[in-house]
Formats: sequence, structure tokens, C-alpha cells
Amino acid sequence: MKEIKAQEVFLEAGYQISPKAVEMITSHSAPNDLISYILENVDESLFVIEAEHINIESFEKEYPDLPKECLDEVPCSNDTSTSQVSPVPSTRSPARSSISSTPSPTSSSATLRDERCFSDSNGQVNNINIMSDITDMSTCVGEYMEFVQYFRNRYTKLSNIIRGRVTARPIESLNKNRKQSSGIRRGGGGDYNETSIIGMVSEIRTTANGHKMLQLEDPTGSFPVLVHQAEKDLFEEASKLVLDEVIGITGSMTNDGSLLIAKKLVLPDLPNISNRREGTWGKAVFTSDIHVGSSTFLEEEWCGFLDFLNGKTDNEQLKKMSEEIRFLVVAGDLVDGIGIFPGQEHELDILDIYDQYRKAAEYFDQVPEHIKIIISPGNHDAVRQAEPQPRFPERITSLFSDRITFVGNPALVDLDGVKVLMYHGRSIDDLVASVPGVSYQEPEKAMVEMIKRRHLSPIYGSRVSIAPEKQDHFVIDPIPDILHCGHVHTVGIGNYKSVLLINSGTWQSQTEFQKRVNLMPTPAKVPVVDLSTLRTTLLQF
Ligand code: D5M
Ligand code: FE
Ligand code: ZN
Repeated sequence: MKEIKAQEVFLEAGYQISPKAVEMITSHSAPNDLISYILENVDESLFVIEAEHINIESFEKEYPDLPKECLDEVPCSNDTSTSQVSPVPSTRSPARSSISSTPSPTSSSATLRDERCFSDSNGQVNNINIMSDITDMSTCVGEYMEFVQYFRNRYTKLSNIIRGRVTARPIESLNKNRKQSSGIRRGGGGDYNETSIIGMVSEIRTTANGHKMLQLEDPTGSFPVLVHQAEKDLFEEASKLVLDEVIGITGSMTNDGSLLIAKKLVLPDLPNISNRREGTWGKAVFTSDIHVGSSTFLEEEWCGFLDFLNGKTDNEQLKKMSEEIRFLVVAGDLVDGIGIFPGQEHELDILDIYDQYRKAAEYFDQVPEHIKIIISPGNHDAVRQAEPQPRFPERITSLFSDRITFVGNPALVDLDGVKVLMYHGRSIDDLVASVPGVSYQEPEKAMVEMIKRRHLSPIYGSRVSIAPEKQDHFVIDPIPDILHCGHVHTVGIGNYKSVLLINSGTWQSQTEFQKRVNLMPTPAKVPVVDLSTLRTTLLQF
């Protein structure tokens, strides 16, 4: 079968297909049947079909009469866990619909559901359900249109949240008014109709008189908004705005219709009233930024933590607590990596990246069997640096015990009824730099800013390299019970409305770089959360 034919068939059906995937199909003994099978079973939220999305094994199981001689040569997904993803029957018509009918977040998360059920030595069940995770779902190939689509998806998701509280007009209609009314409306200052718009902040500047001038953009146009310095509370709220976040503004138009004077600013935020969930029994331990392999990794303290998990302590209270632990959640920077910053080789005890992961695996082998471990990557780990990051590749996960659940960054996981949103937290560097009042010493304040924006990494093009996926995986929806970050190496625990915020610090003492920038880590501290009350105890090792 010719490659071009396979490509055409997929294009007609509304999908792009990677060269590797085409090769996989054309080298198969039954390419036409395989194409039909792929199209029948493809996840409809996919944009580009990659080799990983083609499950040759299940195809061949369903078509046992295929010629056998070629089957062994066909590469197939080497990741066993992908086979657990239940395929969702495609309901889409063959012609792909336009950008405006992007699938809803729930439809995509349903396809990512990966039900796993663990039973510990006492026969008690520890359920982990991965609710959303980019792994195996990346659609990004780096083209310009993808950025447009990515920002549209961000706007759609966040504006829908705001729309519940603001009745907004499309910006296009304000621009039309401006054209019609220029030079007509005059005097009296009485023409102050209240108007609301929802837009992405594309520009923030301070005017010569000290007011804030914003430019808001929606899919229909762009419009300037003025926040008056005299409106103290509003001005303070506006001072915390960052580029690329989506907000609602209610205000009044100037007489000539050229400017919206803000009266009220609405962030996506959380609802004030929330139905608190019941929780579940037992405890979860949150950690991150272990940095195995670094010469500043605090091995002694880390081993003290492993002893605690094993109940090896004279303190009866701690012993009892350790027995109640069901989950260990790790939010990235498992190892220090190699080549992450210039001169890193001088600060490493283990120079080989695989040896670093082997050592980490040895440590995790010491965690007792009844504790289920969930690990997501960070910027020091061996996965793509652009976020969202997929889970570790097979080459690394195979070094670890198969009882560990590896997820991407970010990932939303359900721990037996308690929803935990894990995100390494690289965007905290951006938030510290941009939002007044947010500092490395209180990372939970940066996490409040994420929740208010319902977005884990609002600022585009700064320190976080964001891959323009078709869906914005950073939008915080559904609302988690716990938001867990790391990265900044300082512990922070807080609450915002119904959400528990945890930054789990580090197991690395101050590095040369951190000395230079005066970043003082708070290492070897571990938050332990009671899953029924969400009360947190901070342990120091
Ligand atoms: O990040 C630990 C913290 O230190 C985080 O706040 C970023 C900061 N950091 C560390 N190295 C650098 C460099 N080279 N440039 C800027 N900021 C840095 P971690 O991801 O553990 O290195
Ligand atoms: Fe780190
Ligand atoms: Zn980090």
C-alpha cells in the first residue's frame, strides 16, 4: 500500500497521521483492515495519529485470520499500560468538524481513564484512577495553527467558567459600536451603558497617569480596558493580572465607544460554595524534588523518611501514622538529571542518568508494599522539557517495580475518592516574577494564584515552555481536592476555598545556583494528609 493513500484516507476522516504511524500501517500484511480498525477505535479527541495510538496487538486479536508471516516485524506499542486504556467508540462523522466544536474536557478525560485497583497485604483496596494525563495523547507537532488552536481552547474552557457569572458580549460588537458612534455621542457624560466582555489579557501597561491599561482579546476581536488608579480595590486586583490569563470585565464605555472603563473584574476562580466530599480513610504522603544523584541530595534524611514509612521509629505516634499511609505521591524531579544547567557535572555524585534512576528505584523498592506510589516528572527528569510532560518512557519505568503508577505532568489522579492535581510547578518561577506578593518563601500563595485563574501555567513564553497541544491541559477543571506542586524547594501548605494546597519542598540542600540567587530551601520536610479531613501534619527528617 502506498504511503500517500494511507495519509489521504486519514485526512479524509479528519485526522493527521505521523510518518511513523504510516510506516507501521503500510508495512503490515493487512493495511486496509488495519486502517478500518484504527478509524473505528480511534479516540475522537486526537488530532494527529501517532504510532503509539495504533494497537496492533488488539487488532490482530480481533482479526485472527490475517497472514501470520509479517506479524512479528510490526512494531507495536511497548508500553503495557496503554493497553489498559479503554477505547471509546468513535461517534464522530467521517468529516472532521471545525475548530469551534472542540470536544469538551469531560469527553477527553473519559478516554484517559485508567482504572487500577490495588489490594494491600491486609486485603484493603487502594484505588488509583488517572482522570487526566497527557501521556500517549500528545497531538503537538509545532505548527503555527496549533498555537491558535491551543489559545482558542484555553479561551473556550476558561471563558465558559466565567460565563456563569458574567453576561458578556463578543468584542466584535464593541468595535462595531465604536465605528458607528465615533463623533456622534457627545457631552453630558450620561451615555454609560454597562458592558461586559470576557477576554485573554494580551497587553498590560501603566499609563502616564498611573492607571492600568489592558488589552483584552476574544476570538472576535481585541479591545482596550482602563482600570482607574482611584478605584483602589479594583486597581489592586488588576495589578496582579498576568499576560495570557482569561478574565471578565464589567464596565462602562467612554462616550466615543473607544475604551471600556472597568468597574468589576471577574476571574474564573472557584465557586464560593462547594460541596465538600466525604474523603476516604487513611493518609497520603506528598513529596517532590528528590534529586537523586546530586551531591546535595540529603541521603541520610531521605533514608530516615524511608524508615518512617516502614514504621521503624520509637515514637508511637509516628509509628501509628505510618501504618495509616496508603499513598505516596511524588511531583517530579526524582533525579538531578544531566546537562540541566551549565556545570552540573561538578555537582553530581552519580554521573549516569540511568544510574540515577536505578538508585531512585532502589529507594522506592524500600517503600512498604501497602503504600501505593504515584510519580510524575519534573524539569530535571528524562522526558521532554515542554509541558505538559508525558510520564517517564518505558526505558526508565522498567527500572522500577511495576507497582508504581507513573503519570504525566500535570496529572489529575483520584486516590480512592480524593482528587489530587499533581503539577511540578515550574510556572511558580513565572508567578514569583510577575505577581506582587508572591515569593519563593510562600509557594502556596503562587498556588492560590493558579486556582484563582483556574490555570496551572497562565503566562505563555516565559520560563515554562508550553507545547501547543490541542487541549489546554493546564486548565484546572474539574476542581481538585488537593493541588500538589514542588519545584521551588520550599514547603508551603495552605487552603484556598475548598482546595488544600501543598508544595512539598525537596530532599536537596542549597545548590550553588540557589546560593547565588538567595533561594533558601526548606529540605527534608514531608506533609502527611489525613484523607478523611484533609488535615495536614508536617514531618521533619
Ligand atoms: O528548581 C529549584 C528552584 O531553583 C526553582 O525555583 C528554580 C530555581 N533554579 C534552579 N536552577 C536554576 C537556573 N539555572 N535558572 C533559574 N532558576 C533556577 P529545580 O528545578 O529543582 O532546579
Ligand atoms: Fe527540583
Ligand atoms: Zn524543578
